[in-house]
Amino acid sequence: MKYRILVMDNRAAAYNFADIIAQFNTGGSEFEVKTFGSGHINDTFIIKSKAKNGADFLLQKINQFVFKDIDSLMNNMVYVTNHLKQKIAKTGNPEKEVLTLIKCNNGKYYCQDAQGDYWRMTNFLHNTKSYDLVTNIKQAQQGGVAFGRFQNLLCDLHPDLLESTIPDFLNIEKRLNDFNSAIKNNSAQRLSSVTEEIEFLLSRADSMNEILQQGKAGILPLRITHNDTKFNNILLDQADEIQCVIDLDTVMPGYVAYDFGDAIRSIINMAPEDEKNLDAIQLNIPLFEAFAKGYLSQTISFLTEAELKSLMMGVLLLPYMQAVRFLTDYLEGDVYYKTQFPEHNLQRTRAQIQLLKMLEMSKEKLSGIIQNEWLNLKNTSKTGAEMIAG
Ligand code: ADP
Ligand code: GN1
Ligand code: MG
Repeated sequence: MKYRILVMDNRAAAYNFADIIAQFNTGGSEFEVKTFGSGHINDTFIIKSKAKNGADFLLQKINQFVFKDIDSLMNNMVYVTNHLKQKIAKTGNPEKEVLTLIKCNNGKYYCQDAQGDYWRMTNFLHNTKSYDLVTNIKQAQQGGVAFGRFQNLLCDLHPDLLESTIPDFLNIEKRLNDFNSAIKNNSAQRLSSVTEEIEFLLSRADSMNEILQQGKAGILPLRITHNDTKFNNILLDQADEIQCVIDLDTVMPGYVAYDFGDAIRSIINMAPEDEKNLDAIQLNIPLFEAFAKGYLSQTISFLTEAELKSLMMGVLLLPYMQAVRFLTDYLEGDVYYKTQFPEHNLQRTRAQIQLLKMLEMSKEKLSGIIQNEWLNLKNTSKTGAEMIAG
């Protein structure tokens, strides 16, 4: 079949899309290709059909620098999406609520192009939107429902069933080791400009490994978690109701507090992740409350007391770890995250540090909100007889 591809922007012009798309079972042959989304890792394109009623797709070049074992990564994704679809089929619409991978002619769900790049494709979910920033309470609450429900739907799977797609991804000891090596090597010659940030981050290093220690001690159970719960990794429908959790590359064994804390980075803060004006970084407590309520409504049935207590640790740890990761990348010359200008990773680091400072100041208040939401839900879920018995 001859493919006719219309390329709509410069980034898309770098690839031979006729050859790439021909490897997937799309059922079409005429498409328009456009760069899409604002993720920091993969290259994402929307593939719009030019045929009447033809299906549209989302095509991604998987970042090989970040993901070293593409086969395991895609096996995880197939496993997780199948499991979610089976469960959601009982109550909802799995085609809309779970990503659908498109098979390639080679029988797998990914393929390689002539340049050696790896590609995968999913159905494009229409009438949905992902937001880099939360704009209202409903979105925050739906974010909580989305990631809580995601953990709930996967909590019956043994963590060993999935590979760690990036070993030690959210292991703070490992991240600090990498940070210390980056400081020592100073490969991009940027050390002298960031001494203040380094000092701040190292001063908190010892207090940030509680989740890891409790995990190692068996106090916190290892579960299957999403591990990249930025707000733009969910798709909301036109009414701001959750439709689908996306960006499944890092779904692997983890602790629930990682997902809670990582989501809060983008939920509680109405300024962008790379905000330059640090005064603009303010905590929006009602959004935190709404997220916590949504999250706990979906997880109360399985969370342990220790996990509940760990959520606040995650709220501090994840912005901290993110600052460590951004600064490590800055010191190494911006080799990991996509950047738009030379100081981008430093600006991101400073914004995360500022967010962490604000969170530290409100620690008691935020812990209290989590506790209250938990108690409210416990009370409302009690039967009449239980209430009388206390
Ligand atoms: P990255 O790993 O680079 O963040 P994502 O998988 O998050 O890549 O995708 C990037 C963006 O593409 C998302 O933020 C979302 O806006 C959009 N997106 C991803 N999958 C779909 C889909 N199936 N349908 C519609 N939009 C999608
Ligand atoms: C990356 O892919 P994206 O943009 O959703 C990163 C996350 C970071 C995030 C910071 C695989 O997420 O860990 O929290 O940037 N993903 C990977 O914005 O490293
Ligand atoms: Mg993403």
